[in-house]
Amino acid sequence: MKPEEYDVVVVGAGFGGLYALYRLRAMGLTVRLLEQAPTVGGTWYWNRYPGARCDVESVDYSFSFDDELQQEWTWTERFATQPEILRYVEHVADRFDLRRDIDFDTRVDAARYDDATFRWHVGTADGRALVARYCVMAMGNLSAVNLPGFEGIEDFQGRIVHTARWPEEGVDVTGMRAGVIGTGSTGIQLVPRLAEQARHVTVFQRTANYSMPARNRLLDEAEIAAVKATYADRRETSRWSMTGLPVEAPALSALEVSDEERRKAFDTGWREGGAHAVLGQYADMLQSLEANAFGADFVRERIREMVRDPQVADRLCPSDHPLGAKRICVDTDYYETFNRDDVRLVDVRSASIRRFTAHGIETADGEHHDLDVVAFATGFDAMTGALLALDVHGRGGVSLRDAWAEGPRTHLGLAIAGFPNLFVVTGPGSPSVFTNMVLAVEQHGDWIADCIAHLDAAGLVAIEPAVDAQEAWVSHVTEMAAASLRSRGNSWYLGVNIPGKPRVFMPYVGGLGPYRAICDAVAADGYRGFLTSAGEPVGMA
Ligand code: N01
Repeated sequence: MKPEEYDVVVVGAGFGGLYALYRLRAMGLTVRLLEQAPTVGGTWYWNRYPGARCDVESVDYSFSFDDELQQEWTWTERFATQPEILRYVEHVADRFDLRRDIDFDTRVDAARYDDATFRWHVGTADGRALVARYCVMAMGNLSAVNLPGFEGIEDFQGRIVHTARWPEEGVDVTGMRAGVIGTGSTGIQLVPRLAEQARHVTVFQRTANYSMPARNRLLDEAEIAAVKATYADRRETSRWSMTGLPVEAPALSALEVSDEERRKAFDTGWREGGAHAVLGQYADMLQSLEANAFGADFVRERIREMVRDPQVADRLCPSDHPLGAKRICVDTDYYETFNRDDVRLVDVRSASIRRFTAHGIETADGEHHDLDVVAFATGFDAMTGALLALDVHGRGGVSLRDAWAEGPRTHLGLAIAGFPNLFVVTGPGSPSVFTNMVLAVEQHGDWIADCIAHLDAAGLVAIEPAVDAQEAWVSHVTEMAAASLRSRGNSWYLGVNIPGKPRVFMPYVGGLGPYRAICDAVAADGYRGFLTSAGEPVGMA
């Protein structure tokens, strides 16, 4: 069968893939987007667990590329729920007629570069073959599910469900004893909602996390009108900020102010809520352990105020990593939920999960926890898992799994030496997860589109990073991480959550605005650090 031919194959119909499709198609290119889910949404399709919502404010966590779109869509809550975000993404897909170029229920399983023809050959699980000049991998940073294999799991007679594969029809836990493994952002959102429904909830915590109150609320008309009236400025500030949000980075050090003043600032942040409630108050919260400790102490004090049983409060207080070294969580009633008689916190750091039994979980101290349903809120093989799940082969047949055996190496988090014409949206080495992802994917979509336009205009057929430029970028990412307290936790940023994964700090801590300036300068300088080819195989001329 003759393969289907396109200018570009895009993989993944989340925010990143949809924007890439929109931009590339507008340039007159033929684009096919392949998506394994039955609809658009990416992470917002898969993560349907009760309590799932975004912890970036909804008016900012939305596309900025089209003013009519942002004027006509009205968010209802400060932090949007998963169903509302999914409706939004579906609206975007329909509004820009994107679905006609998308194949749903189509899982890509291989991509191989042909050096002779400068083409990617993309294979799907259902046997389709596509050929494209360019591949854009937009599979998300947090999409490859981490399902730890506990002993005896197959003996469990109850139900097991991963939060990122929550069934569309929901899971009715009424009258049941539910267990939750994991207390990251997901577990912390899930636990209060499960507790409202289940007969009993047991929370298995390995690492206590810092969680900020969401202070979620309905948005009122005046507030929405004010945002819409100033959207252009709001977006421009966001694009050049560190976080992709319309906030200026604080200039003051936490060490320069009095105890009283610092306390007042943290109190104000805590009252306002959100991920930056404490970390966002001072410039050096992620640079200075001393500054950070002020914030961490403040959060621990709040936990002790909210949780009545001092022993439970103690266990909920993070003690083994600085504030922000693991992703800050944002919750609604998480800590208060442990004041309920029907919710129990089990510390699996001191007594780990030994095995599943037919009727529950046994911990290393010999205790048996009777359970009817267990929710795995155990996260993801982050940043690289989705891409490495594919069988990707670049120039000379080199496999990406081999190229990244010691950890991912990219130039700018966008492209990989030895893998010409393959672009990664928010890949390892880009600011991605430390920023507002929607603006991050727009920046990548724009850069990739401009790069392809440049190549086409110049009659060039292939592009890939030079090895020395890539190595310099990897070193820069590593140096920036080493100077930040973000690298001081056993987090998925470092791949520590996946057994055997190389410990490499993957995201770029340099901030969206500065990173954008770097990417723009590379492009303006004729794609400095990249090798291009007018017809000879790249790297072999
Ligand atoms: O996953 P996680 P997540 N035995 O990896 C525990 C984004 N997100 O799905 O910390 C026992 O953070 C693990 O313990 P430990 C956000 O970027 C955003 O919660 O490794 N426990 C940890 O507690 C977030 O960071 C939003 O010791 C085990 C938990 O499982 C990212 O997604 C909402 C275990 C996993 O936490 C991932 O969050 C949700 C084991 N064998 C998610 N294995 C919003 O925007 C793992 N754990 C609001």
